[in-house]
Amino acid sequence: MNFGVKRRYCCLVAVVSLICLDTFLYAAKAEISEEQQEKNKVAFNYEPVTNTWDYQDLQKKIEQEKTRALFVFNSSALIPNQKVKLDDFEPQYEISSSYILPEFINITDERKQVLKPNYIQGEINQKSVNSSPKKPQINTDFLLADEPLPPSQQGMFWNPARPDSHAPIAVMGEHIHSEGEIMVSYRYMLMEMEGSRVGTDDISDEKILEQFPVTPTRMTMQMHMFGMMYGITNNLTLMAMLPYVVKDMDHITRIGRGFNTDSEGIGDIKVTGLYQVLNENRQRIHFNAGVSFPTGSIEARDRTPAGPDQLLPYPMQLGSGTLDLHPGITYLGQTDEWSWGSQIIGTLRLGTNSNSYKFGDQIMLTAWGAKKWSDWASTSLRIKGRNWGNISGKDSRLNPLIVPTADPTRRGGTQIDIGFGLNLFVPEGDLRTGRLAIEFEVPIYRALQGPQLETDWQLTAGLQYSF
Ligand SMILES: [Cu+2]
Repeated sequence: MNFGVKRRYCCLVAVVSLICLDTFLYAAKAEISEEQQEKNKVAFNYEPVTNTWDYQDLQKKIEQEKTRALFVFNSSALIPNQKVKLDDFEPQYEISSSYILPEFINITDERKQVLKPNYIQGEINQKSVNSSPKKPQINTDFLLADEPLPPSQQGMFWNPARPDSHAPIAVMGEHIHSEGEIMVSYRYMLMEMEGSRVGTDDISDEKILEQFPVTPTRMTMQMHMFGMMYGITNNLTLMAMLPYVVKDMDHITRIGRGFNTDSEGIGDIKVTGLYQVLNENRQRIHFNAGVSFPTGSIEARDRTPAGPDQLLPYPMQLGSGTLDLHPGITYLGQTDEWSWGSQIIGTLRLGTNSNSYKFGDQIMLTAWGAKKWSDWASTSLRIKGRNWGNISGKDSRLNPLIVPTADPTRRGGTQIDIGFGLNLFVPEGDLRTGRLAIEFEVPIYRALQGPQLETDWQLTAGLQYSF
């Protein structure tokens, strides 16, 4: 027997031994003692995840734990110096995971929250059934609205961690949050109105002054909107909006004298419940159920030619004075590079306000498409149609013959706008989940019960941050 044959023989014996040993270990592990489990637990010496919502860190930790767990099992025999990824090593997988799971879940309450046992269970389930024809049962409950989907779920569910996973910034209540997640936001809105219109035709100030002693010539409306969203459950999000409104209107009188009025203050606070009814095939649908409270003043006053402290006409008031309902439906969809959505929201005024009138009801329908250019930037194109009614009733202190803005029958209208938007999203780093977005809207159709000031453009910029 020469040396070559001997070597081959030795190799064969070694391989067979390894196979036997592997089989033996596999069987042994299946009945691993509690004592051993305890020992393994100690050996992990797991460090707490410091950044609570850092999914990628978490993912890494889990991988490390799996590797280490496997290493503990194998350290005495097979591959003492080699790190084996659990996924590459099927036989050990389920055993390892079966004791990793309680370890992960039970360490501390805090960690329990961080790791969301559902997630781990879900991940394990999915991987271990990969080889069988059974459809994986995936649990998406752990997902945060601004957290990336795990690789196994990408392409199956609507992904929240994208610049275009939020609609163009002027759209509100178009996304929901996961349980326990909070988002704070600030929006700045600037609307410019210049010149008046009757129906779809422009009307000059001179023409209006033939009929009224005073006419508005220009108005700007600014709004600082502070928002907060909170995920009560994974399907129910509560949203609260506090607007601070600043209005400014220029007028001209029949004798050629100009004057300006201002009003500013808190507008109507709005609370909306968002209830998701569908989340599959990368599409989502939720209902919007909003209520706004008459916190905005309907007693705004300023100096006019009639005196130093005059009640301002309807469009200069800061709130509706009525409890208003805002029911709606929102639909969202996405592919890897594109996303789209639409929303319909109504505004229904309940009752009559303390000054004996109510603003007209409104219906708003919008639809948008967005292109994701990178992990952090997307642009959007949007169309928005609105129809709103006249005021019913009237504030008897306002004389509708003096100025068109004091006439409750010259307030209704229909308008269609096109919006151009840019969304920026911070996918990683200290400011992760931060968003900065801007949208510019211009009208393509305006039909107004007039004479009424026409909106020329609207700019909305916003910051959002969730944690
Ligand atoms: Cu939000």
